[in-house]
Amino acid sequence: MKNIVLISKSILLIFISLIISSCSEDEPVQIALYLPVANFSYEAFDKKVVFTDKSENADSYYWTFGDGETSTEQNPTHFFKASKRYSVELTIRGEKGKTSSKKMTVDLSDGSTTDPEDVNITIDGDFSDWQAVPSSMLATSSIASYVTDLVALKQVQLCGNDNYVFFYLKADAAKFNVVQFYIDKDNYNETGFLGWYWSGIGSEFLLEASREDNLAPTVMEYDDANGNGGTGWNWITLFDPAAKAIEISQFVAGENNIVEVEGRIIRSYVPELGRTVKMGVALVDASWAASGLLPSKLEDGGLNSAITVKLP
Ligand SMILES: [Ca+2]
Ligand SMILES: [Ca+2]
Repeated sequence: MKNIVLISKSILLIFISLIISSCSEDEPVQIALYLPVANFSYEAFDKKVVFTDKSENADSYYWTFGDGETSTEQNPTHFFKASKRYSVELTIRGEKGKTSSKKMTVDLSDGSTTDPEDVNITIDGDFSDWQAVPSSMLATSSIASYVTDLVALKQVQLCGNDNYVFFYLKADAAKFNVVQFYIDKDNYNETGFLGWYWSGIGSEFLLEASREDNLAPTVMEYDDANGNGGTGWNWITLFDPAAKAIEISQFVAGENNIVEVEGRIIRSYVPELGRTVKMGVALVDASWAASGLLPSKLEDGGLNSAITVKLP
C-alpha cells in the first residue's frame, strides 16, 4: 500500500515536472528523493539476538555487532560470545547513495533482554494485582531466615512500566520511620555512590521518605564530582517532598506491627532510568538507626547484590 502511494506520488511529481518543463524549457526537472532513515529493534534470547530492520527507504544494509562481526542481511540473527554490552550499528544506503546510521546498546549482561511486557499496578491497598505481573518483569526480595539484625523490612517487590516504577513494601511499623530507595539508574557500578549495604550497585539517586509524611520523598542525586563515585556521602537535593515523586496506597496493618503498602515512583522525577535498574531498599527507625535491609546481607555477613528490575 505504501509502495503504491510512493509510486503514485513519484508519477505525480514527474508528471508535474514534465508540465513545468514543457512550459519553460530552461527550468531544471524536479525529482523527489526519498531519504533513507535507519532504525531497528532487537530481541535477545540469552546470547542469541534477533534483529528486526525498521528502516525507511533502504536499498542495502550493513550491520556491525560490536564484536568484530558484520552482516549485510536485512534481519540478521547474531550469536554473541559473552554476556556483556555490545554497541550495534546499522548503516543503510538508499537512493543516490545516501546513507543513514542507527546505533544501539545491546545489553546481555543480565542474561535476559527480551522486550518487556506492559505491567500495571493499581495503588489501592489491594495487593493481589502483583500476582498478575509476569515473572520476567517482577523483582522480589524477602528477608533471609538467618538474618538477626536489620529485620524491620520483610519484603520488597518492584516492577515498572513507561511511566512508573511500582513498589510493594512489607515492614515492621515499630521500626519503620524512613524508607530509602537507592537507585542505580544505569546498572553500572562505576558511576554513582557505592553504598555500604550492597555490592555492585553505584547509585545515582536516593529517594528518602518518612512514613509520617506518606512517603513523600526528598529526591537526591549523587554528586559524582565531589563524591568521586566512591563511598563519600555527597548528595545534591533535586526535589523536596512537595514534588510528590511517590504516590502510595494506605498502609494496611496486619499482626505483630506488620504494615504493607504499595506505591509508585514517577519515573520522570528520576531522570535517565535505564531499562535495567538496580535498587536497594533500607529502613531507618525513629532514631535514624538502620533497621531494615533488602536484599539482606549474605549469611557470612558479606554484602549481597542489589535487586535488579526490568523496565520498558
Ligand atoms: Ca493494588
Ligand atoms: Ca550507576
